[in-house]
Amino acid sequence: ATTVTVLDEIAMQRALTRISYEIIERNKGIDHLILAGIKTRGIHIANRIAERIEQIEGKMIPVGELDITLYRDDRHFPDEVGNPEVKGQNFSVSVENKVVILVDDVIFTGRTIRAAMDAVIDLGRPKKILVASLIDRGHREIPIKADFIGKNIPTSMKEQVKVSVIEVDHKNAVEIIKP
Ligand code: 3GP
Ligand code: 5GP
Ligand code: MG
Repeated sequence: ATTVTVLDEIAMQRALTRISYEIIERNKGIDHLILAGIKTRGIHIANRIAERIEQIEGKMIPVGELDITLYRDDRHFPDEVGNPEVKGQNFSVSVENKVVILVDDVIFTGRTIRAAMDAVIDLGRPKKILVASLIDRGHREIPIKADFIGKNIPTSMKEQVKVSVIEVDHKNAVEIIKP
């Protein structure tokens, strides 16, 4: 297998900075905004966007956490059978009438985002739900799109996108692993 770096630490940082500005611009500010990070790496990415937004706007926005486990029947991860399931959430803030932005590291089939939407809707009635993803690798299986994208990486099914965040992986980078 060969590994190709598509975003180094600086490029990753710039992508998250741009997404932060886009979020502020699209929402005409940050009132009523909540970020919902999706399990491991999506949560770290959500926290970084929140930090950047605080640097720009001088105000912190709430970050909630969703734990969604994938049980998919795709050809990618043999241990994934069925649909992503919501395992839990750590949401101390009400989503009622808020603009909730779901944040993940990679959007692929879209099934995780669908499960995350269900989880958020179970918590209340948000005014709007948007999606931000560091990487969009294509191959959607349901009609879901990301509103804010760090980088589009048109992948083949056989390729794997490796997202590393310093909090978990001792570095910040996005790589493609080609078989
Ligand atoms: P994450 O929890 O930070 O999202 O699914 C477990 C981990 O494996 C995920 O980390 C994800 O980044 C990584 N991963 C790499 N390739 C895949 C893939 O094709 N499917 C899934 N579900 N996860 C993948
Ligand atoms: P989806 O449900 O859209 O198919 O996949 C999204 C979820 O699976 C994300 O949480 C993401 O972390 C993980 N995922 C799917 N494909 C990849 C991939 O190629 N690389 C990484 N890092 N994660 C992936
Ligand atoms: Mg993820």
